[in-house]
Amino acid sequence: MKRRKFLKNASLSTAAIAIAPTILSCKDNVKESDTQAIATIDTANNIPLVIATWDVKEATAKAWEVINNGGNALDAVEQGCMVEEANDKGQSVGKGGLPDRDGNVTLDACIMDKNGNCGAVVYLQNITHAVSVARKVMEETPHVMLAGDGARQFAISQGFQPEDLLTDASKKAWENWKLTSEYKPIINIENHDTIGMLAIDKNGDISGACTTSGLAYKMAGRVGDSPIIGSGLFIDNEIGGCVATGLGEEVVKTVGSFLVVELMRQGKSPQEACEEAISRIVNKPNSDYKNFQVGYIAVNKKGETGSYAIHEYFSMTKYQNEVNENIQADFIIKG
Ligand code: SD4
Repeated sequence: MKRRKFLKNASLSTAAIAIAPTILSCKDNVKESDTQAIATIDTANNIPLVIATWDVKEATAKAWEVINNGGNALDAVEQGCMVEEANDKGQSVGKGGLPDRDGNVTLDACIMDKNGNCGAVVYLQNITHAVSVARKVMEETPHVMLAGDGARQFAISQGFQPEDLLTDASKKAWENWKLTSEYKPIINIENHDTIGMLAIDKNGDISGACTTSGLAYKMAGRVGDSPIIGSGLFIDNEIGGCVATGLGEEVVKTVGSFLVVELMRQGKSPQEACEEAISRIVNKPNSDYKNFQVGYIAVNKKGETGSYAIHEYFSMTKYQNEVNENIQADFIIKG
């Protein structure tokens, strides 16, 4: 277990007091920067909060309701993501998601809690609430990830009902796509995409989740970043959390969400950390970044948030201090 030192001059909020026993029980071997955030939690202004990728106010409202009713961040992010999974008008998550090139809707999702526990499903078919199956993997199995038919069978054994996820609208879109079969990432698809959500509850604890149908018309069997812990999502309850959207291959290659959290550990703000992680992608030799989108949102232990993308029109929804708002993210390609 990593060791943390308790800061002497802290004026502790409720949230910091709640986590103090863990910290007090392990005192040595600590870098000062690792502990800054813990000491300055400001429950009055910043916490609790919920943030999510894209304009998903109904989803953040659900997560906020869970937290407001005394629920924890893990329940909040699961239930928040479920709102979009059930929304069959959204063509990038859950029911109604655009299929792969063979016409099959396949879902990827993961979830991570305050203790660093995590669960994921990849290439899951016929089950709307992939995020909840991911949570069951985390809580009911000794594993982190289940794939394909194994994931589906596990879901059914846990009481999930199999159903057809391909809606008429998504089937029609796929049939139109087949006329040309042009395969390229679609930037900012319908301004609403993979949903990634991070929450801090009233105890100051952080959890996150991510759920998607992945890239539209992907190769059969393709899995992106969204269910990969460290790429699509990463949480460290002592530092913060990050979640990604966009072209998963590029996020995986830079282990994006883990990178953002590690940059925050080194002292960067969530905004600075997201910007640095995007720069890593853009500055790679021969990066084709003009033709794809990646966006990150992040939160630190103080409840400060950041968001950044390669292209314009990425956004973050934030529910904090009773305000549920969609905020356009800054981006690197200007002019
Ligand atoms: C993936 N990151 O499967 C997901 C999809 C996504 O914008 O977020 N698209 O690569």
